[in-house]
Amino acid sequence: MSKIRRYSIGTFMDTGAVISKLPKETGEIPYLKRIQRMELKKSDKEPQEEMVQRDEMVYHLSFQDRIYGLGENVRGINKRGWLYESNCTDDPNHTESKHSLYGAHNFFVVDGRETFGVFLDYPGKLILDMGYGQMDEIRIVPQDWNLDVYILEGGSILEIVKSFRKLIGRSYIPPKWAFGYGQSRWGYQSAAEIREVVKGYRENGIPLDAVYLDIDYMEGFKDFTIDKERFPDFPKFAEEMRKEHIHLVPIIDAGVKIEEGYEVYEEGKKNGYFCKDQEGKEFVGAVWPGKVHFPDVLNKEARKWFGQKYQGLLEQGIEGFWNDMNEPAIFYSEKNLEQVLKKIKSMKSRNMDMWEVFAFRDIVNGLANNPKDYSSFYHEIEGKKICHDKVHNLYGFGMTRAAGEAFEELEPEKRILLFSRASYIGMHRYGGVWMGDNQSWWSHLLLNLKMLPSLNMCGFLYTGADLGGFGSDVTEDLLLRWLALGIFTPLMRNHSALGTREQECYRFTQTEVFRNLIGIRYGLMPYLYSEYMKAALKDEMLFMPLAFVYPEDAHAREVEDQLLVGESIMIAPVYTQNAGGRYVYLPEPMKLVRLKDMEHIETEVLEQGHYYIEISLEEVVFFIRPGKIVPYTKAEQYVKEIPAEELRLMHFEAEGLEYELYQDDGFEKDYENPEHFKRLGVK
Ligand code: MIG
Repeated sequence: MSKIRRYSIGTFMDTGAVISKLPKETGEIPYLKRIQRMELKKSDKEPQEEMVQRDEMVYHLSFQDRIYGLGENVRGINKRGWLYESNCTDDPNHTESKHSLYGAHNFFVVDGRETFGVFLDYPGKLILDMGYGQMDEIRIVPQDWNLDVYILEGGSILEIVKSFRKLIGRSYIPPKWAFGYGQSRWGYQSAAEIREVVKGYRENGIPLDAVYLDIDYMEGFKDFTIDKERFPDFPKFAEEMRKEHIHLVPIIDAGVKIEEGYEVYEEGKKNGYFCKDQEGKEFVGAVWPGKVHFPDVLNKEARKWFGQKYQGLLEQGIEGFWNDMNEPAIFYSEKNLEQVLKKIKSMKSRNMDMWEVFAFRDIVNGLANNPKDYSSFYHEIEGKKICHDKVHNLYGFGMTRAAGEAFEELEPEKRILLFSRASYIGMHRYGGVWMGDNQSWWSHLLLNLKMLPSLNMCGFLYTGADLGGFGSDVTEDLLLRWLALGIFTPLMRNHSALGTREQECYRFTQTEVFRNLIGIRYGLMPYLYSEYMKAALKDEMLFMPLAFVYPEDAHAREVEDQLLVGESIMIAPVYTQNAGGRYVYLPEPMKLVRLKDMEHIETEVLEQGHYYIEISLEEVVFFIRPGKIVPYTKAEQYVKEIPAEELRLMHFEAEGLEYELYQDDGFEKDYENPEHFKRLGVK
């Protein structure tokens, strides 16, 4: 176990990230030096430059230091060499140039000359300069100095992570069906259209457990409503789907439509549950339905109220949800829009030069997710009025917590699927995250892989990317390759944006290959589910960089495109178009496993070293570590059908092997019941 110390600076607000309240240490914070620096502040608008004093925490990096963590983010597994900003942001362009995505995950581990972990429990915007400004310096700059700093030291990276995970509490556990394959698309308009999707899968024998409902199912994009014309008799439809072993998973958005007579709006308004502006009036933003209010999910009563709203859908047969737009995303605010329209009207010139065009564009583009808007509304937290920008990164957490806490009350015996787009550490106890609006790009397949271990470090185990890519048009080979990675991610969901090429598997030519690939997910379920459950129950990582497991191996430390999945498997997916295979590094002897489906499995033992491995589009390849076992079964059409009994074992050539299998009914919560743990052995 690693030692954890807590240091408080200023007045700390309880964010809900940690579950055990450590006593506060006094004295200097180890590793991080508090310094003040004079800096030249340049501004595009003012001609004079100005010297300003910056207060920051600094760590001096040595040449060999690597930095891991920061959860959902762009760039590498090793985060060194870029400036990150914790600031939950709705940004659908996950390019290397970005500094933040949807999550704010302020935990990282430095490994090299010294090995230690840092967690900054801070709900506002935070700069985490990981050797960008200066290559040999970590620089941490919060907006203000009210935060808790946790320092973890002693032991390996994996031990530090485990200690951190104990501090923040057990990761969310979904129902077992949520490990099945799910199909989603923004634009499924009606029950009839969803029936077609299910038919497409079932008729082609491609396994399927869930279909996701995007905003199209709602009436006028109003939360907790269902459009009666396009989804007549919804409970009956949900029942019909359940008979086909399909779970419907509706989306819930953060913004509540302003509309007289709409129950959620009326109740929220009457009870003062929405975020308010400076004058105490409900803040008006706009999202899908036009103008909305944001429920104050950081306020206990409002959170409770919003959570209870999920009940209506639960009663209609729904067992899972995805929470979206909860950074919260704001298309525009009422106030800012008025100002912008005025400005545009006053722009006399009908012959704009370049500068005017730029200014015009900036005004219009600046409408969305504007920092001024985020600093113009307030939460009421334990009797105190707190400006949103101070606690911005807690909003998605609050919304998901609302649902999670409500489910504990409404369905105490049952696991409900829940994942969110925005998040903060602590939210991992209530739900998972999906990686947001990626693109149908090969580079995003690799980004998907890289985010997995970083998210696991921060407690997020139930996660996955939009397989095939959300924006842009997918190609058949990209989808196949992406699924070959998705087989291993707990959330295995194909999702795409309105207006992009349709990407349901049965729409492509090689339906048999899709059937086989997704079938492999179901065949490997005994292993994948066991590893997930053990990781959650023991506060361990499911996806590990090679650097964590083979810290002495200089090659392994630099591998950024292979991962260990649980105790037995290493994966090395193909992420290049038109490639017939890829280079793979084996840090120790391993058994290569090549599957076309669960009946055609070839294996070969390879020595430690570098290899070029051919992997065709029809195949899944992974590696088994020495002394390890992978239990598997046959492929099925849905999770419920997976047999508990007929287990087979793949293993590295050796004797006296053991494996701890985890098996339960997949929906109850008696996780620790010893009957769920079984010992499998090879003699
Ligand atoms: O800004 O509901 O990330 O998965 O399909 C778009 C429509 C709003 C963003 C989500 C995406 C979802 C989409 N939503």
